[in-house]
Amino acid sequence: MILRTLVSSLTLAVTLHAAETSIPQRPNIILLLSDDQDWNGLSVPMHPDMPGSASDYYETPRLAKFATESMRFSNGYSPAPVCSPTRISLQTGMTPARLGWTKAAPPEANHKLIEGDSRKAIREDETTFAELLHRAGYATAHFGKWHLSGGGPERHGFDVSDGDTGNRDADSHTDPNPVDIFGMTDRAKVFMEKNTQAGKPFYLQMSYHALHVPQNAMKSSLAHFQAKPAGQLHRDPARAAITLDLDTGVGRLLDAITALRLEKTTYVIYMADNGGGGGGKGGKGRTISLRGGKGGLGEGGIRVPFIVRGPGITPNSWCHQTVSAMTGSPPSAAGPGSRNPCPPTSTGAISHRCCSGKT
Ligand SMILES: [Ca+2]
Repeated sequence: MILRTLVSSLTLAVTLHAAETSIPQRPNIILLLSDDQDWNGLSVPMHPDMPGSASDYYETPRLAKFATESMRFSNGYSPAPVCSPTRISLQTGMTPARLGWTKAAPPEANHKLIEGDSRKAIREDETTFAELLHRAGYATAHFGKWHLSGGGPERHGFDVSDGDTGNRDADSHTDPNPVDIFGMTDRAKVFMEKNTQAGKPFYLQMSYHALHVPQNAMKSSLAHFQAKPAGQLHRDPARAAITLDLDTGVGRLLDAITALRLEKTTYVIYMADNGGGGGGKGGKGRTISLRGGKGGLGEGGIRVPFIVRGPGITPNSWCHQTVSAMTGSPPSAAGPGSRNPCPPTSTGAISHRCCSGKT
């Protein structure tokens, strides 16, 4: 079966609307990656005919507005149901299975079965999209959770970053900067302003720690949800609070894009690294509407919010084709129709050739 990718979807969308919209040759790309977020973890639906595809308790007003300005992919999937395999797929465009990295790093111990080998660090010889974009003249930044070891983002194509970060780096950030959401935003704004003034296109990856460490959420957010009646789908006030804080941070970033007048030259992709819950099941305060959860290959573990805004993409539109994030942001970062190729061994390149009838 031909894998339909975000690349082809974006290309299709742009092709359909190219006549009426000016597509920049070297658009900016911003990837907003949340952590452990349910497919229905936003207050805006991920499917137009499924009320259960939006939370009945969480509040994400900025992402709801963003969704109406964007194309929503109702069948958007993360490459893996846990952090690190998804993240290396995003960097390299290859599947976790091909990479030999299917578990979070470092591998967990004391399992009853003998585990297969799984990588612990991104290799030096791996070609990342950040490296390709850097070679193509892009400024590149990675803020937040890296979780791929290997020396950190700056050893793998990023000009600036928060270093070789992991889950531990979220713990110390509490109100008024819960899990560094707003600190990351401030650094991103500086990066965008600097490169906009220099006339340089950029790739910015915001790998939010949220929704990890929900107990670090803003006290005001927590109080709001403690006073709110529980929903049928979600009912954990701390998780709702950190979700709202994340939404606030995303809103500030979107405001910065507007203030810099970058909306017509910038693609913004929002997705999660895997579903919510834990142990492949539903999690605390969560009544699953999809089977399973984080850590399992049921829909609840890998089907995630997936929203894309940018030039050539019809506002408030839907794509119901199955798309995977492993082929998502970086190839499109080169620009739909661009001659700047993704790595020839990447799943994105292979899929794109299939979809283009070239294979
Ligand atoms: Ca995760």
